[in-house]
Amino acid sequence: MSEHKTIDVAATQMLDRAKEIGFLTTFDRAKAQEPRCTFGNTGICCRICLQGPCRILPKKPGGNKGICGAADYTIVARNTVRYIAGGAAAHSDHGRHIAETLLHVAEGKLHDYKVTDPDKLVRVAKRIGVETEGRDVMAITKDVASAALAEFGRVDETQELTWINAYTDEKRLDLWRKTTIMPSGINLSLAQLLHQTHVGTDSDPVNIIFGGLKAALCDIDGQHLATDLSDILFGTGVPVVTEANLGAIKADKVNIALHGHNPLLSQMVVNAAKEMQDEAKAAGATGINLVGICCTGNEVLMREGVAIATNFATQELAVMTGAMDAMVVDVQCIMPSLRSAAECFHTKIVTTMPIMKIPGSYHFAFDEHNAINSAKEIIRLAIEAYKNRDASKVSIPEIKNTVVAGFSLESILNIFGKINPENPIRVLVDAIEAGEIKGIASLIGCNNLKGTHDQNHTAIAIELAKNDVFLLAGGCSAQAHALAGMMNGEAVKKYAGEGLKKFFARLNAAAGLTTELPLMFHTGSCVDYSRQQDLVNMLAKEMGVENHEVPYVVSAPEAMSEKAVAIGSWNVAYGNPTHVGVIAPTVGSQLVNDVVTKIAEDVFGGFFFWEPDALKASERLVEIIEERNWKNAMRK
Ligand code: XCC
Repeated sequence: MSEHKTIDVAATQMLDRAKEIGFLTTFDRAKAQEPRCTFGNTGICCRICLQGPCRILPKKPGGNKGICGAADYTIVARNTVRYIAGGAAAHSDHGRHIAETLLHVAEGKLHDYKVTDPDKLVRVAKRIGVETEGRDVMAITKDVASAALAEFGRVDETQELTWINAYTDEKRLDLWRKTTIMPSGINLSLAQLLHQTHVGTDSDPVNIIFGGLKAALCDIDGQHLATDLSDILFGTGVPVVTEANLGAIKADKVNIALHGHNPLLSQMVVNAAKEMQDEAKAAGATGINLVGICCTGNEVLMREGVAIATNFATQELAVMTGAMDAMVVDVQCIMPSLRSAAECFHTKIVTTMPIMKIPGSYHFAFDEHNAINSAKEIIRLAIEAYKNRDASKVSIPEIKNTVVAGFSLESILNIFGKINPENPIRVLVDAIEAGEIKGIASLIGCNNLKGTHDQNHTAIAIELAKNDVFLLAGGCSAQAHALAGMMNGEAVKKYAGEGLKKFFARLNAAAGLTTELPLMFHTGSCVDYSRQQDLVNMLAKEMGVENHEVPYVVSAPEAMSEKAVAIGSWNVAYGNPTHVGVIAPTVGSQLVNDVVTKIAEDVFGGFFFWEPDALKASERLVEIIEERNWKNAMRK
């Protein structure tokens, strides 16, 4: 009965195939976890010390608190912010790795990387206060990379993080200072949060949540610098046309999936593959075919037009095609089960980072000092694996859809600038003020098998588009839309409301692209969500309102990872209403749940809401946008 597991037709076919060969996928494992433990599900299971696990058992004498006396609100708050710490650590460590690489480029230690976008380098340098006048590119690069690295180790609490300071307006920064959530150093804030939530330290849920928000601001800081420096190293995305879904895997080619998050290796594999087509041909294939999964896939999609194979929940199914020769993985969101999936076929799972290994899979220690050669060796592993491919086991669903992606903030503004060269952002403001579009929504986040794979992603996008909401998308959410054939001009005709259609007609007429613009603008990986926030910051300024008054909402219908909790939390701190389509493990404490869903709005203007029903969630999102528009009109 795979039809209820996913709405994706290709994935459904592959799930049937998994069943035939007796491979239990993540969908089977999700089912095996039912029914969930209510304590864990609502956040009232405490595993912070070795006396536990403690649960809240209100009916038992002494059971309404943990052994140490921690109440439900302390336990729920601690559990929640520890998710944020995990997420912020992952995003910012990704950023640190890119910053370190950029510094080594500036120091002449790395020869396979270079500054690909010097204009962006100068823009970033100016923003963060690095002198550019009369200086050569490498000197500026060194200062920018050093400024990024300084974000991590800073321990002087009188100083503040450079990136969020440079990109956020003064009023919001002041609010963060007043609420004591302004961080000074990333490592410091994350260490402090783990300390704060240690047994017997903080039991005040509001103070704990504010500690969590401080870590969440480290998350956006690390994300922002990761995006900026990746654009500097590899180029800033421009619109590209490519395809998505398992049909992008080619039977006659050596197929390599790039999976994970970090572009440092995947970009090198893209570069190396261009030179190695003949080696693949010598092995009997017609060439090398690269496809992407999760956010590494989004990185190389944005910059190189690499096709999307699939997203998080269905990663094992790319192996089920029998034509995946190698899956090259770096960090985050890589299922350990890939190895067992690969064992049913000839597929090589290649782990590449020192902190990410899978027992029994092949580990190739990626060396940035020898990046292109490392990438070539990995491709050769795939070519060798291809020789062992069993043609009788190949079954690729003939399903793929056209995708138009590559919407960095620069490329979005470039399109708007074709209508209003003096003030590109005005184009969006005019459309909102004229009522042509109601506002903007960011569709973000993961897959979560507590619901049907990709169903709510697409349902919410369709509802919002029908209501004339201009859509941005990233991460696995963007991939859901791409897989479903919604990230192209046809989808505008099919799903957009009349106002949104008119807006697109004007944009298409001006943009001068060889393709029509898609229903949602794909801004890249999850680490790239600062692109969305920068746009919102610009909108606020142009509209003459504060961040939390912009008709903008965020929706993560299938949030899953710790990173998603961190992202949601900084969105709230920025003033953004943030929908999450799974019931969060905060509901075990009425107090904590009220703080994040209600009180947060009084303090920051942003708040969370949990709504698993796509239609109800969409209605609420549209209502919020309309209410903000109404209030803005009243203020005039
Ligand atoms: Fe979530 Fe980021 Fe992972 Fe996909 S890949 S499952 S964190 S949406 Ni970024």
